[in-house]
Amino acid sequence: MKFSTSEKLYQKGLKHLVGAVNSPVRAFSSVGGNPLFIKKAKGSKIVDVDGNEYVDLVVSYGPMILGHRHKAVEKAARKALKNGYSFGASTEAEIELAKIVCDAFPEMDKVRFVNSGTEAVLSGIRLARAYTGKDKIIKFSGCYHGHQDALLVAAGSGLATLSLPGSKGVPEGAVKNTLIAEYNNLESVKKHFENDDNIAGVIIEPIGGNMGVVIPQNDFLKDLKELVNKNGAVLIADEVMTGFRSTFGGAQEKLGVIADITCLGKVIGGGFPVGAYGARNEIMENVAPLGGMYQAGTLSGNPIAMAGGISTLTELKRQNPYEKFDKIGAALEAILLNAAKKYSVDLVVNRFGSMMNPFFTKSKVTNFKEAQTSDTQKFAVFFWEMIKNGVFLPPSQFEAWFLNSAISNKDIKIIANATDKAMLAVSKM
Ligand code: KE4
Repeated sequence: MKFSTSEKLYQKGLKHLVGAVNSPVRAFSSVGGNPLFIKKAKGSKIVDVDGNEYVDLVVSYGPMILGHRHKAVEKAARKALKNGYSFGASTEAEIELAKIVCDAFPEMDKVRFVNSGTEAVLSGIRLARAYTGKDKIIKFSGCYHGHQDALLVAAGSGLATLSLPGSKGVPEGAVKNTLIAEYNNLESVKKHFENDDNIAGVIIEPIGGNMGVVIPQNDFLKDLKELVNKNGAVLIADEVMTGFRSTFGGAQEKLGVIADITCLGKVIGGGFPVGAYGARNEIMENVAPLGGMYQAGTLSGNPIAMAGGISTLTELKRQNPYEKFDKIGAALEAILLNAAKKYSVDLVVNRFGSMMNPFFTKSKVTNFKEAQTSDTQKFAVFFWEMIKNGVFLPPSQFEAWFLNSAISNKDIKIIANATDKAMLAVSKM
């Protein structure tokens, strides 16, 4: 495989783009080497600018759940384009997507569309404060909720990838109302409530996806919801990654725990920029223009993005691919574990439906501390061997892999072959 065109574009990109990327995790910092540049994608495949084709397990970090350029989505977006791109006024499409989303999240009476997951969470946090009249927010170390000041502490995803404790430029005052707890550790939440009656909400990824995949153990989520509500606070489910990913609706419903406020993104735009936050009426009625909590956006509810979301969710509901995702996910899990065993490599695989990833450690991984016992050097070697054998992975130990409904049996064979070669390379380190 040659990467010379990516290399040329990388050098050229350095002039006007920071690190030649528009999002840090794309910089390949933790796996070494320089980022690949992508030319196109279709179905389960993605092709870089050197013409190398890969089975895509990134799928834009979640949105391309139907695979790339699904015909139903492409048709809907092209049709919407003919009517205009943006009006700064309401359209019927927003009502249509709002109904699909609220029907999928029974506890959600109303939703507000924004343009990214960060914006969805930013607004959800502000809504929790507006509804409760309190200030503090508890987040879990290793969870990532976008790049708003208040939550850029002890975060996962790109911060974990770059081993950053937080972000420069975030003043002390911006995080003074942010409290940290440990995922799967109810006591670490309880102690905050025992010492503080000014807590508006607790925000959680119902399935952790930004420290790698971390799954709530036993009744952690159920006990958390009870604890939070008993203390006059709200539970905010950040389902930007998990929404529609492993069931048609939220992970919270599959796990049997219903949050007070839900934040969404990724899949609900089908690759177009859409975020959303929603809740029952008594909470959402605090949002302007009905209530005093202000939030706005020039491109919120953009008609092309709405068409992308409507067609993606409509097709996703028609396909109902979740059993297929479970089967493929289980097969990939076995491929990884069997290869690790064959070459005596310490490996743990965490999976929730169609999101999963391996950790190069022998420890169970139920929180961020345990996730950080992974050998990121081994991951780096594994990553590049997978690339060289035709599989495109997120370039970080602390990211989830995502399945899409275009994946074929042939693709699984490619992944199996690549995994064998990559695990052998790791075993020789
Ligand atoms: P965006 O602002 O990137 O659309 O969403 C932020 C966000 C919020 N909540 C969760 C649970 C998320 O996973 C994300 C974003 N996820 C990362 C991948 N781990 C996006 C990829 C990137 O940062 O480039």
